[in-house]
Amino acid sequence: MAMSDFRLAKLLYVFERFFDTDKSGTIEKDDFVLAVAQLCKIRGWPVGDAKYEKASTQFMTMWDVLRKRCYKEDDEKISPEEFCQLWRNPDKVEDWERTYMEIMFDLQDTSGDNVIDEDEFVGVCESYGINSSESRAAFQTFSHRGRVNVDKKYYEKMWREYFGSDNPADMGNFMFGKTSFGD
Ligand SMILES: [Ca+2]
Ligand SMILES: [Ca+2]
Repeated sequence: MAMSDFRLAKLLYVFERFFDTDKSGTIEKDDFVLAVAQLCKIRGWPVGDAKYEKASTQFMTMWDVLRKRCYKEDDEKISPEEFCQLWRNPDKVEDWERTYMEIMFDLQDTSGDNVIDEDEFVGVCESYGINSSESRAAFQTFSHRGRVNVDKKYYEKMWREYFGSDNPADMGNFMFGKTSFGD
């Protein structure tokens, strides 16, 4: 069954915003190197700081699990088409995806209390170049104005909705800081 335009729009948004950090049109290792630098700048972690090193290790793990899943002999680049192919089966969270999801959660939960709060979320979105008023609005929506704790369980539920659901009303659609996928 062909993927809906709505799901495709969500996948391409994540591809462009969260994976192809240097906007080269493909995902490669440099995107992850740049993402570390951008995140640590926002957090105020200098190069050489333990937190910088930890983030760097986490991003390189993300790259590694992704490239092992996608890598073809010809290059070390992942095209938008290859990326979208990864999400054909929305019912199953694959191993590489779980690794990615857990690291993304940890990166956002800077305080380490196992809940992502609004400022933690907005900070990570900002490092990926997302306007903070939009990411704040997204957080307000998926946290039901702060009434729902964004813990790992809720994060995984939203993750499944983001990558697998065709329902525009699902809260998971907002988890990457975007509030609308219409046109
Ligand atoms: Ca790139
Ligand atoms: Ca937290």
